[in-house]
Amino acid sequence: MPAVHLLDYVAGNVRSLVNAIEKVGYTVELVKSPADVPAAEKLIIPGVGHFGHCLSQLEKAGYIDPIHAHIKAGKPFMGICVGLQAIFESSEEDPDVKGLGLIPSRLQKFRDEDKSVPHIGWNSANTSRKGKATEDSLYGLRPSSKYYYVHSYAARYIEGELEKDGWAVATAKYGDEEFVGAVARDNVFATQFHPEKSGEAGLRVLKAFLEGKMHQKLAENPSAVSTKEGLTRRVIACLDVRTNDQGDLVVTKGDQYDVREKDGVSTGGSVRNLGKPVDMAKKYYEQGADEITFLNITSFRNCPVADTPMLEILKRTSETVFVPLTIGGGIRDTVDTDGTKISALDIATMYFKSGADKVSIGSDAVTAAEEYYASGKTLSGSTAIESISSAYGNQAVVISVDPRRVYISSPGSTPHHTIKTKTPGPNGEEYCWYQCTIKGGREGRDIDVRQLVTAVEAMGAGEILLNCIDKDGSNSGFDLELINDVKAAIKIPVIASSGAGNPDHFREVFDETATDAALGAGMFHRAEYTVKQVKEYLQEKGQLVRQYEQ
Ligand code: 1PR
Repeated sequence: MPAVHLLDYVAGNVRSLVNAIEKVGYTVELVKSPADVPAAEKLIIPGVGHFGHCLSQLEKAGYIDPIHAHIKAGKPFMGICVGLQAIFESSEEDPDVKGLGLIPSRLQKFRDEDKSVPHIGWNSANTSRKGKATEDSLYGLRPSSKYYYVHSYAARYIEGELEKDGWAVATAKYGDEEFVGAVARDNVFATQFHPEKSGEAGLRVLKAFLEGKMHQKLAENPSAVSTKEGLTRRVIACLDVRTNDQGDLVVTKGDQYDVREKDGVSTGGSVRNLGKPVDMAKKYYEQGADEITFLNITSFRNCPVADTPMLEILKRTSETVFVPLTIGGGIRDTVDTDGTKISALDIATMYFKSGADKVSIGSDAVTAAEEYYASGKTLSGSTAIESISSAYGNQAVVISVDPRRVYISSPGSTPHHTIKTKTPGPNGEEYCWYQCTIKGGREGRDIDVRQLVTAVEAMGAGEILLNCIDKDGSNSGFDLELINDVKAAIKIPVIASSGAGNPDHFREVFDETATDAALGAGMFHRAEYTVKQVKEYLQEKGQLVRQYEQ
């Protein structure tokens, strides 16, 4: 198999890209030093984290000149995400750091007055603009396909500016901002989106680049397909994973976090077994899930961290599932079974190297937020959230929140942020606040959900996975009041979770809240509905979704 050189200079979490390249028929050689670059025929730079961090690492290690030489020699070069940003002159993110300068303009941050930032999810990379359909497919890009993006800074698209210098451009729209999704000129190709995380559409692009097929005839009639612009409704399948009483790793699902079978009298039955994690993840990928989340809900306490079965699950899943994978459970500083101290960052690193794109932190985020308030809102710099987001970027850190309603008769009876609710409590209470919990809902803490989400946003979290214990497993729809309340407090994206029982619950949460994504578990595991049915239903109701491509 022909080899592709990958310059993984920053974080070392390129497993999914390696898997994707192998999937389309190439092998990967990792570039270990600048001396390896001249031997590269095809060179790919995946980018993670900050523009400044990425470019200064390249500079410090002596890669800038060999990269320029590679490009000048006319050999294929591809930049992905920050790898695309690297070919620009500079970025507002780190104004003093110089990019490779192939494109003489500066990247800018998305405006966040009317939308979440980072821009996370599936969007277009369309070469047809202003009704001018093109028959040419740039590296296999299709106007109807959607690609996975995750970034806060982007190159604004100004019509004609790049084209006058010979660049072919594919664009996307986020709110009213049009930005560069991909650019190509001669031997250089760069994508702001992640082809390795963009399902079959992304694999097609990667393959076209590796085969040197810059121009192909479009496989679809551009005027006959839907090219509606903007971020699609993101539908996520979540798998709670734990060992059952026989010691097997199973996907399970609780009601209000109780995962044991009920015999009608007591709830102390065996752990519900709904299937095998890797098989189920693949099934949901093929049904069109936009992301897969694994939550390790027992954290496998008695096993050495390096042998955590979740690592194997991620490795196997990332070989066949080319959408973002999130892993949660047990991400905190810990002591290994042999007494060695192991940091949350070390654990996250193992997960990233095994194929995860994001880690999700639950209990530890609550403790960190409590300390943040106790210290008068000072950032310690040493929390798991801060250390992982500074190493891998904010987008890699999701905070999983497990709140529970506490009903009260008047807002003055608690110092916490309250809401007036349309579903009164057991004694007719018209107000409630959302108490954060730790240890899978077992322990309530004196911190409300607004305090938690604003604190973790300040620490550098990139996204909130917003569960609700009262709604979990209820099939009664999402807690819209909770979601609206959290959305009003923060700018980072929110994933609505808990309570989905049918496709209309997804429609409702997207119509009636500003949520950025919605997650379901039980209704998919029990095969009551498929992810595909949910997406078809959303589309019928006029919502923009990504279709699974073969
Ligand atoms: O605290 O960092 O070790 O993380 C533990 C993680 O495990 C947290 O994300 C926590 O939410 C999760 N967790 C712990 N115990 C349980 C349990 O069920 N006993 N699962 C649990 C929570 C995840 C939800 C669920 C939705 C949708 N379940 O996201 O998937 O409620 O369910 P539905 O669609 O069926 O209603 P740490």
